Amino acid sequence: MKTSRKLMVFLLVLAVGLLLSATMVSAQDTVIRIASQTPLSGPQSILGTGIRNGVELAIAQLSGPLTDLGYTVEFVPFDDQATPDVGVANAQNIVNDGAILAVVGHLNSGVALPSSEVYNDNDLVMVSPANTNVNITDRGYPTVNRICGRDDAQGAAGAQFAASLDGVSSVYIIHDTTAYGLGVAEFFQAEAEAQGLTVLGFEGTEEAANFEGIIQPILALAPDLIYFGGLYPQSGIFINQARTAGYTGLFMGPDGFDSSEFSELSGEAGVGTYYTTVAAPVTIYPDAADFAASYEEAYGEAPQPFAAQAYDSTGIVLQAIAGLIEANGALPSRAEVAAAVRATEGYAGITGTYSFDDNGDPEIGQYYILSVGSADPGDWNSNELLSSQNIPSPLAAVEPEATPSS
Ligand code: ABU
Repeated sequence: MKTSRKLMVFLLVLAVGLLLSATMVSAQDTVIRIASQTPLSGPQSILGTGIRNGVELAIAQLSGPLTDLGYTVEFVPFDDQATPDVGVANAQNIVNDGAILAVVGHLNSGVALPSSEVYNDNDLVMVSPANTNVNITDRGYPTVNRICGRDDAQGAAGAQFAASLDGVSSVYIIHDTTAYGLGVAEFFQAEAEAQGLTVLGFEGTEEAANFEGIIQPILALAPDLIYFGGLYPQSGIFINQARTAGYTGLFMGPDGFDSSEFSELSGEAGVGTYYTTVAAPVTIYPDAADFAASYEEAYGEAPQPFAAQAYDSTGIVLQAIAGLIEANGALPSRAEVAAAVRATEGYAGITGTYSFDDNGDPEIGQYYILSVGSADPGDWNSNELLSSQNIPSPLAAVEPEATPSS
């Protein structure tokens, strides 16, 4: 009697255990996580937080098809601190979480490059809303994509614009020594020379607070325009100090200038600064009005540049995953998600229509030139749009060979 009661208790515990573990497994199998990696702390966190918010909003608004299929989509934002080592450590944690099927990020190409080595080694797809360095996609990794343009086109567009300005025949080029800043500065330099501009100097600096030692030699050379390949935490302060020190020429930079914080740091000295960008003010995109309104309602401020691109990057990933589940009736592998993202054709986002080439570049990149109109950061999205161009990616620009007719 005693023995049979023990047996019954044992069988009951076993049955409950099996039931619980079956429930846990099936619950786990219906959770899909999307990660983001951007700076959420430090001086670049304004842009990084905007990207994070764009991903969060997309998951909230665009997960319907996955929810209808019985899946729950969870968002896991990571802070890469704009630091390569931190990005790589986070990347390792991300790939160790089997429920994470995609990463949206980064802001900094210098962080995305080493982090995406980890993603690629683990078949995990990344879609970047902001990384413009050419090596992001020129490595040809099947997992690495972006929806923004590239620095070869951005740097050249900037130099062509500089050469078109009345009274500009000489330039001085500074960069921040990162993969991004150096890369875009080199493309600017090459095209500036091709356009006949005199390049009076090309130097890198990691200085973030006191540019006196750099400014005085530049004043002696008196370039018509200073180009700064870098981001606003450095360039905003540099421009403020250069103007105060007596520089009267023009300033120009790439999309690293593209944040309202630039105006905060540069003040009146920054008004009139020219910048190229791959992310126009959200007001330029006719289909982004609802996004801008939802963003302001959710986060209490206007979206920063790249937030709308983060929304579209996330939408692409969610569409790819939902399509796979609809087709196969099961949770896809990471490699399947990566292949489906790369196969994206004509995704109608709020910032454009996206198809990827074989390297993960958008077949058509969008490039804009703007000038800063006000020292008030609240006016950033009203900066004047001077021109825009759509430029095919290097692979898309190569004409397919004509098939010989018989
Ligand atoms: N393209 C703007 C963000 C800077 C970067 O790509 O590193």
